[in-house]
Amino acid sequence: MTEKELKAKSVEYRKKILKYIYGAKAGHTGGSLSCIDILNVLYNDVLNVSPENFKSPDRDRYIQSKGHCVEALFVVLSDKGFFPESDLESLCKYKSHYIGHPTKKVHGVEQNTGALGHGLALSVGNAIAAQLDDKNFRVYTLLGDGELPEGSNWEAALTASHYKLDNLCAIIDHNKLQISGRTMDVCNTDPIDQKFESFGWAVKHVDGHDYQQLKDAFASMPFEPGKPNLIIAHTVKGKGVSYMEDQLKWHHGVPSEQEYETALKELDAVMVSLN
Ligand SMILES: Cc1ncc(C[n+]2csc(CCOP(=O)(O)OP(=O)(O)O)c2C)c(N)n1
Repeated sequence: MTEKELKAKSVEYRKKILKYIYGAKAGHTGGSLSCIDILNVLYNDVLNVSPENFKSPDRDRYIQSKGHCVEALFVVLSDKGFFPESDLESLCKYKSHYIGHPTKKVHGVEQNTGALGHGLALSVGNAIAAQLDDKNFRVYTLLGDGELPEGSNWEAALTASHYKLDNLCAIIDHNKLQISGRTMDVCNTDPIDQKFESFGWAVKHVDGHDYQQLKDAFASMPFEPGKPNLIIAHTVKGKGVSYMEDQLKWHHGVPSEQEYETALKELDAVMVSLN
């Protein structure tokens, strides 16, 4: 996709994230808006995954470790044709499979996540499986920066370099906020790059809202042969809606009718500016 097409997609995705969170009266708004450009580039430019090949052992794997931001994932999966968008009208409703975290009951979801700290370990397992089976697929996982202190991540990081998993790419949505405050105040993991490098990973920093930087980083995999890849994507929580940006209260939060209208107006203005 061209830069302009990706930009337009992201506006569309942001509007849908807000629409379904507003409709469900629940959801993780800020973190879905911070990671949506990353998912956009992954699903529209990088991943060899589609409804047609989803059962193929050769498909790429995407595991969303920060599962609470499922609205971003659902909106992209429906756009890629895994299920009709109208299914999302049941988001968080009684008996719906479209619950507040990813479940494999939804077509296109690779792994159940939501209890933080599991996606990287699951991805390491998948990347080892690719090696053992002589397969060329790649494994991508999206982590939150607030999720990083979970101890399982560091066991998985060690294992990934031990097995030289250069077919694995972890992306950290580094929006610097988590559920209860600034990530660095709740549990500081800085310097993330040096920590992962010391664990044997190759690391790149990108602006997580810059499509070209994201594309270039993914295209340059493996960053160093034999090393697992880490992309630290610098993002803004609530990106795209002025009053939500970098605001803790929008970790989860449902806009009022007026707030919802304001957000749509801002996003529509961006869309107009693209034409
Ligand atoms: C094991 C576990 N502990 C606690 C939670 C509750 N929880 C949900 S979201 C969240 C904060 C996550 O922060 P971050 O990873 O930075 O996500 P983002 O800011 O990108 O939304 C926490 C602690 C959880 N889902 N799983």
